[in-house]
Amino acid sequence: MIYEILNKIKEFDTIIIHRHKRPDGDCIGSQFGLKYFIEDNFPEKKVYAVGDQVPEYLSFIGLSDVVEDHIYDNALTIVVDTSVKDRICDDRYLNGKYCIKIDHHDDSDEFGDIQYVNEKAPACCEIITLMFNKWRLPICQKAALALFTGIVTDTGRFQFRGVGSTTFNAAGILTDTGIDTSYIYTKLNLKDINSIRLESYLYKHMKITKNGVVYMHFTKRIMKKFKVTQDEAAALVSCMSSFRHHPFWITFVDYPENIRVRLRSRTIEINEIGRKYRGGGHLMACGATVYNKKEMKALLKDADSLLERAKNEIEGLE
Ligand SMILES: [Mn+2]
Repeated sequence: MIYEILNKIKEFDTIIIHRHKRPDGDCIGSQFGLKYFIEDNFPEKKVYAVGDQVPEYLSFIGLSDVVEDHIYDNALTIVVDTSVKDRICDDRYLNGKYCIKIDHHDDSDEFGDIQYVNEKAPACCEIITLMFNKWRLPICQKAALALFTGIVTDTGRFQFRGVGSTTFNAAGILTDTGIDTSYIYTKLNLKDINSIRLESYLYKHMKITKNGVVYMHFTKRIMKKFKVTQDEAAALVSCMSSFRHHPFWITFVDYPENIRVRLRSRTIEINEIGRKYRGGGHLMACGATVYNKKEMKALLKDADSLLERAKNEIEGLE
């Protein structure tokens, strides 16, 4: 299948790469890694990376291109790091002549003429790196920098389950290009002072359910007070990842039309709850959407009983 993808890239003069909404490091890395790689190996082609604004902490990788509608007429579209159709940013991916999906999530929607999905890969950037490597085409430093960033962010700095020789091999291929990985970490580690203040508020005000699910609700009022965006608030979910005896934690973030939920766990599979509440994702990191406090309570009740069951089943769960 990867050679079919290469043939399609060779066939089209215009390639437009799409990503998911609310982009993270892996989807920006995949998108720009692909863009820079194609531009470097096929300089005659026009390659665009579309989507809403790239978050500031990832803007060192690249900024979105603005693409007029007519450019889609004879274009190949590639959608990266996105499992379901309604998460794709910019519906015009449908307007191209041919569409390729490259992804690593389960719970997938069918879309695209070619679907290249590996649920075992901890990052979409890993899939793309190994694909480039099999094509035996050079990976330029700009592409390597983007792809390495995606692997680093989606694996929690190589700490998540699923990281093994395949991931290290992909990372090795990228570092062999001579990129400055310490520059990447420096960029990724920068924090905004408002977020740090909100983080300290979180440690003070987070709540814990009967069986130990830690959660925080970032209301409109709190986000306004700390001058942070919804994305910045939601990113603080990772601050709750290391509390002993609390292997399951959740953030709720108010949006004008709903409350978005991030569910995370160290040891137990929690994505059944994400799916029950209009979401999904990975087994131990997924999202959901609720519409009011009542539903939020119901979700927390489900989360609490899931953790209770897990504690009974798994001895020494920390
Ligand atoms: Mn990803």
